[in-house]
Amino acid sequence: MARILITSAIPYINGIKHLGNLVGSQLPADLYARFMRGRGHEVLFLCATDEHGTPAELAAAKAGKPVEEFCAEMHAVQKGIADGFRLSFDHFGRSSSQRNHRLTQHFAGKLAENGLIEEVSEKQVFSVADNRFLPDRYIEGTCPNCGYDRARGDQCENCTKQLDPTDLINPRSAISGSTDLELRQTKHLYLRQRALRDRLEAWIDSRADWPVLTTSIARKWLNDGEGLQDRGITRDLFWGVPVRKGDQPWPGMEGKVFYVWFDAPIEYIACAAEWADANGLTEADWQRWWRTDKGAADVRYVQFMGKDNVPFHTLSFPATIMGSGEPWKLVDYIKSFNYLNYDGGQFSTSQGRGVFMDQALSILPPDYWRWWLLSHAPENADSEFTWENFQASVNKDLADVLGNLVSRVTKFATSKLGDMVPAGGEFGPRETALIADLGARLRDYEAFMEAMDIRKAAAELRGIWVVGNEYLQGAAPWSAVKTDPGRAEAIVRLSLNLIRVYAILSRPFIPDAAATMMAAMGSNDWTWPDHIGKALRALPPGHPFTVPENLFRKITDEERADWQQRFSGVRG
Ligand code: B3M
Ligand code: ZN
Repeated sequence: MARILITSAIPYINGIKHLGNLVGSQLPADLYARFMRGRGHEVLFLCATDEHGTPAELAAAKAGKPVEEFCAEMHAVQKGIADGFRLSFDHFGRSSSQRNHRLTQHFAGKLAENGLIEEVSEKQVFSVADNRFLPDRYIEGTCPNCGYDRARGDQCENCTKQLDPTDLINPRSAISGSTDLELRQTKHLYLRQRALRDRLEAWIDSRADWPVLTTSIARKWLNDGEGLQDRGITRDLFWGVPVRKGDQPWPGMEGKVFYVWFDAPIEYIACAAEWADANGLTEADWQRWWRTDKGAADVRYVQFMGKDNVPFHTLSFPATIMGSGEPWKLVDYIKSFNYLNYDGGQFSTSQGRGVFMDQALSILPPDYWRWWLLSHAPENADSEFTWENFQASVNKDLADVLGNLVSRVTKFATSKLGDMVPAGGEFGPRETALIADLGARLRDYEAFMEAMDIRKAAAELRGIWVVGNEYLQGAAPWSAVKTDPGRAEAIVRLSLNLIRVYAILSRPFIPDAAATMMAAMGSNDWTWPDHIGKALRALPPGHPFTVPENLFRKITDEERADWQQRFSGVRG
C-alpha cells in the first residue's frame, strides 16, 4: 500500500468557477484520489479556497460586505458546490486560516535567514481617492500604441502590447475611476529566485516523466528573455497574511501583507494541518505527509492544475520550499491541463460566459457532468464543450450503454428468475471469453488511470461497459430461458456480478451511479477486482438484489436547445 498526497489548484474566492476550471484541476484530482483509494492506497486529498488579494477585496466591496465575512460566505458556497460535484476532499481548507498565516510567515522568515529575501524600494501608483496602492491591472487608461481607451496598466487587451502603468495616457483607477493618482515610494520584499535558478533547473531536468505541457512551460520561464526573475512577495493591501519574519515583526514592513501567490501554495501544507486540527489529529499526523524527516519521504505527491498555474508550481513554490532549507516535500508529479472552450469561444469568468458550476448542478446531477468533462478532458490540446456533444455522450455512453445494461439485466432477472442471484447452470465458453477480455481491459484501464491518462481511461471504461452489453446481447438470456433455464440463470448470475464490478470500476468517474448499482446488488464490498474471474463470482447464488431506479435519463432535443439558448449570453 502506497501513500499518495493529492492537491488541486485552490480556487479563488471571488466567484464561482466554470466547468473549464473544474475539469482543469479539482475534478481530475478527485478522479485520481478516488481511483487510488479504490486500489487500497492511503490517500490525502486536499483543496481550499484561495482568499487573499485585491480581487477578493474588490468583490467584497461590490457585495457591500467586510472582506472576512464575504470570504467566509463564499467559502461555504464553494464547499457546497464541491460537495454537489462529489469532490471527495479529505479537507477543504482556507488560505486565510491561522495555520496558513503562521506557515507563510515561517517560510518568509526562513528565506530571509538564508539570504534569499531582498528589500526593494520602488515607486508605485497610489490612488488618493481609493486610499490604496493600485496593482498594475487596476490602472486603466489610453494605450499609447493603439489608442484603445480601456487599456490596463499591465497590458493592452486590444493590441496585446505589454505596458507599464506609467505608459498609459490619462491613467485612472479601475476601482473608482478617479484620476487623482500619484507615484509614491514604497518598500517590498523580493524572493531572490535567480539565486535558486540552477537548482530549479536541475530539479526540473530530473523530472523526465512529467507531461511535456508541464515541463515546457517551466523551461520557458527559466530560459525566456532574461530568464527567471526575482519576484515581489509583498503588497500594500489590507487583506492578506501580515508580513512577519517567523513570529517576529519585520521592521519597515508594517501594514503590508504577503502577495496572494506567495501564500496560496503554502496553503497546500497548511491545509494538511487544518485537516489534522479538524479531525483531532496531532502535528505528527499531518507532518508525515509533508516533512521528509517525519515520514513523508515515501509519500508520492501529485498536483493538478490548469496550464496558467504551472509557472507558480514548477518555479515559485519550489523556490519557496528549496529556499527554506527545510525538509518539506517537493511535488513528484504535476498533471496540467489545457483549456476547455465553450461553444465556439472561451469560457470567461470576467465576462460570465459559459456554464458555471452552480448552474450545471441546477440542470443535471453531477455524474452527467463528471462523465462528459473527464471523458473530454483537455489533456493534449484545448477541447470544446458543445451542447450537441454533451447530449450525444450522455445519451449514448451513460443511458444507452451502462444504464440500459443495468436495467435490462435486473428487470429480466426479477421478472423471470426471482429477486435472488440464480444458482443454475455453469459458465461456458462465452463467459470464459468475456472474463478474459475484461481481464485484459481492466489492466489497461488501471494503467491509464495510474498514468493519469484521463481520456484514454474513460475510453477504456466505456469499452468495458460495451463488452458487457455485447455479451448480454449475444448470450440472450431471454431466449435461453425458454429452452434451457439453467443457461439463462448462469448468464444472469454473471451479469448481476458484472453490475457490481462495474460499480467499483466506474466509481471514480460516476460515484452516484456507482453507489446506486452497488446498493441494488445488495453489496457494500468495494474491493478492487484484482482477479476478475473471482470478482465475477462474488455475489453467490441466493444473494438478494433489487432493480435500481433508472440510472441515467436521456437529454431531449428540446432541453438541449433550451440550455443552449439559456447559456449563450452572459451570466448576470
Ligand atoms: N487560485 C487559480 C484560480 O482560482 C488559483 C490557483 C492557486 S493554486 C495555489 O484562478
Ligand atoms: Zn493597444
